[in-house]
Amino acid sequence: MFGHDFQPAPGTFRPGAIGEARCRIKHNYALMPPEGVMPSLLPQWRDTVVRFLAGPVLGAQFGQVMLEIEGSGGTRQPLNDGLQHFYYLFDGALTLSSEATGTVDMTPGSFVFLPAGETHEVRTTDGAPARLMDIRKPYFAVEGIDTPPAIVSHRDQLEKINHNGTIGRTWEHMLPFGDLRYDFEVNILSFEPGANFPEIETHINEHGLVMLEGQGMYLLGSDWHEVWQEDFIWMGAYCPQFFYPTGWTRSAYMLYKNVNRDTVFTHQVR
Ligand code: UGY
Ligand code: MN
Repeated sequence: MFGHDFQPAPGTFRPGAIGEARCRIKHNYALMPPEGVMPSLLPQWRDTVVRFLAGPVLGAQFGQVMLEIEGSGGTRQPLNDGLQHFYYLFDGALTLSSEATGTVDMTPGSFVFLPAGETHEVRTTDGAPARLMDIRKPYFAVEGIDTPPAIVSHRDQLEKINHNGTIGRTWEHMLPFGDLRYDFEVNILSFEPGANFPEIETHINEHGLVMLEGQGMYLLGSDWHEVWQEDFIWMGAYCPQFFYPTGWTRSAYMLYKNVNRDTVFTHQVR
Protein backbone atom coordinates (compact mmCIF):
# COMPACT_ATOMS: atom_id res chain seq x y z
CA MET A 1 0.00 0.00 0.00
CA PHE A 2 1.27 3.47 -0.85
CA GLY A 3 1.03 6.52 1.40
CA HIS A 4 -1.31 8.16 -1.10
CA ASP A 5 -3.82 5.29 -0.69
CA PHE A 6 -4.56 6.36 2.91
CA GLN A 7 -7.61 8.61 3.40
CA PRO A 8 -6.56 10.88 6.26
CA ALA A 9 -9.15 12.44 8.60
CA PRO A 10 -9.73 16.18 7.98
CA GLY A 11 -6.86 18.22 9.45
CA THR A 12 -4.47 15.25 9.56
CA PHE A 13 -1.83 14.04 7.14
CA ARG A 14 -1.16 10.78 5.34
CA PRO A 15 1.84 8.70 6.40
CA GLY A 16 4.86 8.82 4.15
CA ALA A 17 6.10 12.41 4.48
CA ILE A 18 9.65 11.12 4.92
CA GLY A 19 9.54 7.95 2.84
CA GLU A 20 7.97 9.67 -0.16
CA ALA A 21 9.77 13.02 -0.01
CA ARG A 22 11.68 13.70 -3.25
CA CYS A 23 13.59 16.75 -2.04
CA ARG A 24 17.40 16.35 -2.16
CA ILE A 25 20.08 18.93 -1.43
CA LYS A 26 23.60 17.83 -2.37
CA HIS A 27 26.82 19.79 -2.71
CA ASN A 28 26.36 20.34 -6.47
CA TYR A 29 22.66 19.82 -7.08
CA ALA A 30 19.27 20.34 -5.47
CA LEU A 31 15.87 18.90 -6.33
CA MET A 32 13.04 20.88 -4.77
CA PRO A 33 9.40 19.86 -5.38
CA PRO A 34 7.23 23.00 -4.93
CA GLU A 35 5.23 21.71 -1.95
CA GLY A 36 8.29 21.91 0.30
CA VAL A 37 9.40 25.42 -0.67
CA MET A 38 8.13 27.61 2.15
CA PRO A 39 6.74 31.14 1.67
CA SER A 40 8.80 34.25 2.50
CA LEU A 41 8.09 37.98 2.31
CA LEU A 42 10.32 40.79 1.06
CA PRO A 43 10.07 44.50 1.96
CA GLN A 44 10.31 45.58 -1.69
CA TRP A 45 7.23 43.54 -2.74
CA ARG A 46 3.72 44.34 -1.49
CA ASP A 47 1.17 41.52 -0.97
CA THR A 48 3.57 39.02 -2.53
CA VAL A 49 4.79 35.63 -1.39
CA VAL A 50 8.36 34.84 -2.42
CA ARG A 51 9.50 31.22 -2.89
CA PHE A 52 13.29 31.15 -2.91
CA LEU A 53 14.59 28.48 -5.30
CA ALA A 54 18.30 29.19 -5.91
CA GLY A 55 20.73 31.64 -4.39
CA PRO A 56 24.31 31.93 -3.15
CA VAL A 57 23.51 30.18 0.16
CA LEU A 58 22.70 27.06 -1.89
CA GLY A 59 25.99 27.31 -3.79
CA ALA A 60 24.51 28.98 -6.90
CA GLN A 61 26.09 31.98 -8.61
CA PHE A 62 22.63 33.34 -9.52
CA GLY A 63 19.28 33.81 -7.79
CA GLN A 64 15.93 32.36 -8.81
CA VAL A 65 12.61 33.02 -7.08
CA MET A 66 8.93 32.46 -7.80
CA LEU A 67 6.86 35.53 -6.89
CA GLU A 68 3.19 34.84 -6.04
CA ILE A 69 1.64 38.28 -6.38
CA GLU A 70 -1.85 38.91 -5.01
CA GLY A 71 -4.32 41.04 -6.99
CA SER A 72 -3.35 44.04 -4.81
CA GLY A 73 0.39 43.29 -5.03
CA GLY A 74 3.50 44.37 -6.91
CA THR A 75 6.68 46.30 -6.23
CA ARG A 76 6.32 48.70 -3.30
CA GLN A 77 8.51 51.33 -4.95
CA PRO A 78 10.78 51.41 -8.03
CA LEU A 79 13.18 48.47 -7.71
CA ASN A 80 16.90 48.67 -8.47
CA ASP A 81 19.26 46.14 -6.89
CA GLY A 82 22.03 46.49 -9.49
CA LEU A 83 21.35 42.98 -10.85
CA GLN A 84 20.19 41.73 -14.24
CA HIS A 85 16.63 40.36 -14.09
CA PHE A 86 14.85 37.86 -16.30
CA TYR A 87 11.10 37.80 -15.59
CA TYR A 88 8.79 35.11 -16.99
CA LEU A 89 5.04 35.21 -16.30
CA PHE A 90 3.51 31.82 -15.49
CA ASP A 91 -0.05 32.93 -14.61
CA GLY A 92 -2.10 36.11 -14.39
CA ALA A 93 -1.60 39.53 -15.98
CA LEU A 94 0.94 42.22 -15.04
CA THR A 95 2.45 45.45 -16.21
CA LEU A 96 6.21 45.91 -15.94
CA SER A 97 7.59 49.42 -16.42
CA SER A 98 11.16 50.59 -16.91
CA GLU A 99 12.92 53.28 -18.94
CA ALA A 100 14.37 50.66 -21.30
CA THR A 101 11.09 48.82 -21.97
CA GLY A 102 8.35 51.39 -21.39
CA THR A 103 5.20 49.87 -19.88
CA VAL A 104 4.84 46.24 -20.92
CA ASP A 105 1.58 44.29 -20.61
CA MET A 106 2.54 40.76 -19.63
CA THR A 107 0.32 37.72 -20.20
CA PRO A 108 1.23 34.08 -19.43
CA GLY A 109 4.33 33.22 -21.48
CA SER A 110 5.57 36.86 -21.60
CA PHE A 111 9.14 37.49 -20.58
CA VAL A 112 11.31 40.55 -19.99
CA PHE A 113 15.08 40.76 -19.67
CA LEU A 114 16.39 43.85 -17.88
CA PRO A 115 20.11 44.70 -17.96
CA ALA A 116 21.90 45.28 -14.65
CA GLY A 117 20.78 48.35 -12.75
CA GLU A 118 17.56 49.00 -14.72
CA THR A 119 15.01 50.55 -12.34
CA HIS A 120 11.59 48.90 -12.75
CA GLU A 121 8.12 48.49 -11.29
CA VAL A 122 5.62 45.61 -11.45
CA ARG A 123 1.82 45.85 -10.95
CA THR A 124 -1.04 43.43 -11.44
CA THR A 125 -3.42 44.65 -14.15
CA ASP A 126 -6.76 42.96 -13.56
CA GLY A 127 -6.77 42.62 -9.77
CA ALA A 128 -6.21 38.86 -10.09
CA PRO A 129 -3.19 37.01 -8.66
CA ALA A 130 -0.10 36.38 -10.80
CA ARG A 131 2.91 34.05 -10.68
CA LEU A 132 6.13 35.60 -11.93
CA MET A 133 9.51 33.88 -12.08
CA ASP A 134 12.52 36.10 -11.46
CA ILE A 135 16.07 35.00 -12.34
CA ARG A 136 18.66 37.50 -11.09
CA LYS A 137 22.37 37.66 -11.59
CA PRO A 138 25.22 40.20 -11.31
CA TYR A 139 26.53 41.13 -14.76
CA PHE A 140 29.95 39.78 -15.76
CA ALA A 141 31.33 42.71 -17.80
CA VAL A 142 34.10 42.12 -20.36
CA GLU A 143 36.23 44.89 -21.81
CA GLY A 144 35.36 45.54 -25.45
CA ILE A 145 31.94 43.83 -25.23
CA ASP A 146 28.85 46.04 -25.05
CA THR A 147 26.32 45.57 -22.26
CA PRO A 148 23.16 43.70 -23.36
CA PRO A 149 19.97 45.57 -24.30
CA ALA A 150 16.59 44.86 -22.65
CA ILE A 151 14.29 42.29 -24.27
CA VAL A 152 10.49 42.10 -24.25
CA SER A 153 8.91 39.06 -25.88
CA HIS A 154 6.53 36.12 -25.53
CA ARG A 155 7.01 32.38 -25.77
CA ASP A 156 4.62 32.37 -28.79
CA GLN A 157 7.20 34.39 -30.75
CA LEU A 158 10.05 31.91 -30.27
CA GLU A 159 11.35 29.66 -32.97
CA LYS A 160 11.72 25.97 -32.11
CA ILE A 161 15.25 24.91 -33.06
CA ASN A 162 16.76 21.44 -33.16
CA HIS A 163 20.46 21.93 -32.52
CA ASN A 164 21.81 18.44 -32.88
CA GLY A 165 19.30 16.62 -35.07
CA THR A 166 18.26 14.11 -32.40
CA ILE A 167 14.63 13.09 -33.01
CA GLY A 168 11.92 14.70 -30.86
CA ARG A 169 13.92 17.51 -29.27
CA THR A 170 13.65 21.32 -29.54
CA TRP A 171 15.23 24.41 -27.98
CA GLU A 172 13.49 27.78 -27.67
CA HIS A 173 16.01 30.53 -26.89
CA MET A 174 14.53 33.39 -24.88
CA LEU A 175 17.79 35.37 -24.95
CA PRO A 176 19.76 35.60 -28.22
CA PHE A 177 21.83 32.44 -28.62
CA GLY A 178 25.55 33.10 -29.13
CA ASP A 179 25.27 36.85 -28.46
CA LEU A 180 28.36 37.57 -26.35
CA ARG A 181 26.80 40.63 -24.72
CA TYR A 182 24.60 38.29 -22.64
CA ASP A 183 26.26 36.29 -19.87
CA PHE A 184 23.38 33.83 -19.45
CA GLU A 185 20.75 32.00 -21.46
CA VAL A 186 17.23 30.97 -20.57
CA ASN A 187 15.98 28.21 -22.88
CA ILE A 188 12.96 25.96 -23.08
CA LEU A 189 13.98 22.39 -23.91
CA SER A 190 11.23 20.03 -25.10
CA PHE A 191 11.31 16.24 -25.42
CA GLU A 192 8.76 14.07 -27.22
CA PRO A 193 8.21 10.65 -25.60
CA GLY A 194 11.23 8.48 -26.33
CA ALA A 195 13.68 11.36 -26.86
CA ASN A 196 16.63 11.87 -24.54
CA PHE A 197 20.09 13.42 -24.41
CA PRO A 198 22.69 11.91 -26.76
CA GLU A 199 25.14 11.65 -23.83
CA ILE A 200 25.58 12.44 -20.16
CA GLU A 201 26.57 16.11 -19.91
CA THR A 202 29.27 17.36 -17.54
CA HIS A 203 30.07 21.06 -17.94
CA ILE A 204 31.30 24.09 -16.08
CA ASN A 205 27.98 25.94 -16.49
CA GLU A 206 25.29 25.79 -13.83
CA HIS A 207 21.56 25.45 -14.34
CA GLY A 208 18.29 26.49 -12.72
CA LEU A 209 15.54 24.24 -14.12
CA VAL A 210 11.75 24.50 -13.77
CA MET A 211 9.67 21.64 -15.18
CA LEU A 212 6.92 23.15 -17.35
CA GLU A 213 5.22 20.05 -18.77
CA GLY A 214 5.29 16.31 -18.44
CA GLN A 215 7.55 14.11 -16.39
CA GLY A 216 10.76 12.13 -16.58
CA MET A 217 13.84 10.71 -14.93
CA TYR A 218 16.72 13.10 -14.21
CA LEU A 219 20.24 11.89 -13.56
CA LEU A 220 21.99 14.30 -11.18
CA GLY A 221 25.51 13.28 -10.21
CA SER A 222 25.12 9.53 -9.87
CA ASP A 223 21.50 9.59 -8.61
CA TRP A 224 18.30 9.13 -10.63
CA HIS A 225 15.27 11.20 -9.64
CA GLU A 226 11.69 11.12 -10.85
CA VAL A 227 10.57 14.68 -11.70
CA TRP A 228 7.43 16.36 -12.99
CA GLN A 229 5.68 19.66 -13.63
CA GLU A 230 6.60 22.53 -11.24
CA ASP A 231 9.69 20.79 -9.79
CA PHE A 232 12.81 22.93 -9.47
CA ILE A 233 16.37 21.64 -9.94
CA TRP A 234 19.64 23.47 -9.37
CA MET A 235 22.66 21.89 -11.08
CA GLY A 236 26.02 23.25 -9.99
CA ALA A 237 29.14 23.32 -12.16
CA TYR A 238 30.29 19.86 -13.30
CA CYS A 239 27.17 18.08 -12.05
CA PRO A 240 26.73 15.11 -14.43
CA GLN A 241 23.21 15.34 -15.92
CA PHE A 242 20.90 13.40 -18.20
CA PHE A 243 17.14 13.39 -18.88
CA TYR A 244 14.71 10.72 -20.07
CA PRO A 245 11.09 11.80 -20.48
CA THR A 246 8.54 9.23 -19.29
CA GLY A 247 4.80 8.92 -19.95
CA TRP A 248 3.01 9.56 -23.26
CA THR A 249 3.08 13.34 -23.39
CA ARG A 250 5.79 15.85 -24.29
CA SER A 251 8.03 16.99 -21.44
CA ALA A 252 9.50 20.48 -21.32
CA TYR A 253 11.56 22.56 -18.94
CA MET A 254 12.87 26.10 -18.67
CA LEU A 255 16.61 26.18 -18.14
CA TYR A 256 18.93 28.93 -16.91
CA LYS A 257 22.56 28.54 -17.99
CA ASN A 258 25.51 30.90 -17.47
CA VAL A 259 27.39 31.20 -20.77
CA ASN A 260 29.87 33.23 -22.84
CA ARG A 261 32.33 33.99 -20.03
CA ASP A 262 35.75 32.62 -18.98
CA THR A 263 36.76 30.76 -15.81
CA VAL A 264 36.94 32.95 -12.72
CA PHE A 265 40.00 32.56 -10.49
CA THR A 266 39.31 33.49 -6.90
CA HIS A 267 42.91 32.85 -5.78
CA GLN A 268 46.11 34.17 -7.27
CA VAL A 269 47.63 31.54 -9.59
CA ARG A 270 51.44 31.43 -9.71
O1 UGY B 1 22.39 23.12 -22.70
C1 UGY B 1 22.48 22.39 -21.74
O2 UGY B 1 23.44 22.45 -20.96
C2 UGY B 1 21.32 21.41 -21.48
N1 UGY B 1 21.28 20.42 -22.51
N2 UGY B 1 21.39 20.81 -20.16
C3 UGY B 1 20.32 20.23 -19.57
O3 UGY B 1 19.23 20.18 -20.17
N3 UGY B 1 20.48 19.71 -18.34
MN1 MN C 1 23.39 21.12 -19.24
